[in-house]
Amino acid sequence: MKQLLTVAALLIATLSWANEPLLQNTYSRKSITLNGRWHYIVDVYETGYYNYRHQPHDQTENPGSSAYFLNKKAANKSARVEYDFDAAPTLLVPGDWNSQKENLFYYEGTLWYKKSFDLPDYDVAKRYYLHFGAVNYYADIYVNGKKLGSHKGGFTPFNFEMTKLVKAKDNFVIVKVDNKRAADEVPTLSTDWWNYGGITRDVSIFELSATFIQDYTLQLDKENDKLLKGAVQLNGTAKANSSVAISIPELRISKTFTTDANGVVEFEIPVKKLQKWSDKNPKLYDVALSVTGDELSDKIGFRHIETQGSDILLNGEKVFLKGISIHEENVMRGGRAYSMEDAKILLGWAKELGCNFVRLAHYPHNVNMARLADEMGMLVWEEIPVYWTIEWTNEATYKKAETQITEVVSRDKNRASVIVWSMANETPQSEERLTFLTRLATYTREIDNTRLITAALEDHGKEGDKNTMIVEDKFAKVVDILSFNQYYGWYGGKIDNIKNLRWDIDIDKPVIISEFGAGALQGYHADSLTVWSEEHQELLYKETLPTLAKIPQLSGITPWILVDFRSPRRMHDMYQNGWNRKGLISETGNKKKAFYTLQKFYKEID
Ligand code: GCB
Repeated sequence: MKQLLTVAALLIATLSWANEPLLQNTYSRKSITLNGRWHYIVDVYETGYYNYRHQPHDQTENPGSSAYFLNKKAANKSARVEYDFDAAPTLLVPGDWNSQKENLFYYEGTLWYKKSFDLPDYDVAKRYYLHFGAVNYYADIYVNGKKLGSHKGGFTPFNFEMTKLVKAKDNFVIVKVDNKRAADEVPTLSTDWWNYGGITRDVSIFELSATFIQDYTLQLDKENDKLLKGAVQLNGTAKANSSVAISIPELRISKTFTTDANGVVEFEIPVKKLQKWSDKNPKLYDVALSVTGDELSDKIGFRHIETQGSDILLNGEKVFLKGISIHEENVMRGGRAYSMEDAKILLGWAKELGCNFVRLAHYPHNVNMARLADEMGMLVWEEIPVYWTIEWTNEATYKKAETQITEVVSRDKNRASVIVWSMANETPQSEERLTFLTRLATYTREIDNTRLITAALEDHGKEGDKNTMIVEDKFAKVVDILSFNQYYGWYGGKIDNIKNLRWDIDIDKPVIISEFGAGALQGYHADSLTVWSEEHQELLYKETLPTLAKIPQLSGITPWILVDFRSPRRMHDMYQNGWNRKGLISETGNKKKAFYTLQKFYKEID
């Protein structure tokens, strides 16, 4: 159990882009929101960051007046300051910039954000944390003209303590955001999705006591379903030998435990009558944790997930994962999804489709997805953007991947719905890639051995027998679930030959088909052999579903994809217009014919 708490310590020890340990449960802690309108300045040449000798202002002793983070104001009419945040236009936070301003639609680069704030209950005895749900991709954070920290990685949370920098009134936070793509980052240069830039998720301030609950985890013991196992990590001067109270009223549990010298306590609580969380009965229990000066509440489900031979067992029973892949976009509003309302639209559609499983592709989605999935009984696959051509031999790149998995595990480890961590998607085979992914999987098991590991691999036709499909990938040995994407009938292969395919899988592990699909423009009707028509997509589903169903180890599918999504790789003027059209739902929210084909298939499985 402690493994899940080592996350914080590991972060500090191993990262050059070190963040402070993540605050657990930011969704129900009392917070001051910084969501809303932020002033912004587009900075194509990074004038606000570098001086004219190209040295970062924040690393020079006397930053010049063009250092944007100083938030300079012209003191009188003779003073020259070449920027003014308060006269600048605004963007909504959370929110990407691309979907808010026409002239930023294709923008990839640096943009500065600024917001003023007061702390009406300011108390010198309190500690103040600034938390970001996510910023894509690099973030440099400044509070009241001083650097607070930096973060890399566009889809995971981070926070910094800012106690020493803030006061009761007239504070300001400035964030330099840079979403330029780079070869050595995660993801790398080329992806099939939109590189939305900005402060894309919630920004909150937490006012905490001198000692507070930093982190906790609570789960059903892997081996014993009459035992809850947990751990709590305190932060602060009084963290050692402190009394931590935990209660689950519905189970009549009310216990106190004492922390060790490091502020950690691991504990076990026997339970008698426990309703286990499942897709059919998503039972969540109210859990309360407290120490002197801090109280938290959460809703937690308790369940087992494991594999046995080629089956996935949920609470000891075989489960078939009726899934769909999802990108984090709300097409109805435009742009990146971030809110509980957005999650309701996406998971609501998945439910209507008949799903009990979603693949959150290709990066960690916002915290509301797993929270809502917990409530709805939707099983979840989460993934990090180790996508396509990552720099396998670059140690710094590996560390970036490790940071991202660390941050998402840390955030969602108490969500019963999350059952799968996916390491990568369609990565080209080499020994270096195998070493990288194996290391990542080993690390992920070290920090969380209670969930299943996978990666979306690839299949291909057998030499001399093209109707027999195989997966030849050494990483298949490492994963718990063998997942692979297959696009027969779309990227190669004739649609009318799908029915003749068979998959020869010689490994005794559950199989998930993590992608298949075809592009179709909603409203475009033609005969079923006409590419881009709804009928063609429908035919591909009709041919593919029964063929896949014959794979003996088949334990689930997550077709590609729930909704059409923006991609700069998809520029066919007539059919795509910047959208990947493999959605079962269009960017206007209309369902295509294949939606109903898959819905029917799922209904018949029940
Ligand atoms: C894939 C990728 C996915 C793409 C999809 C496509 O195999 O994993 O990111 O969007 O194919 O539409 O080509």
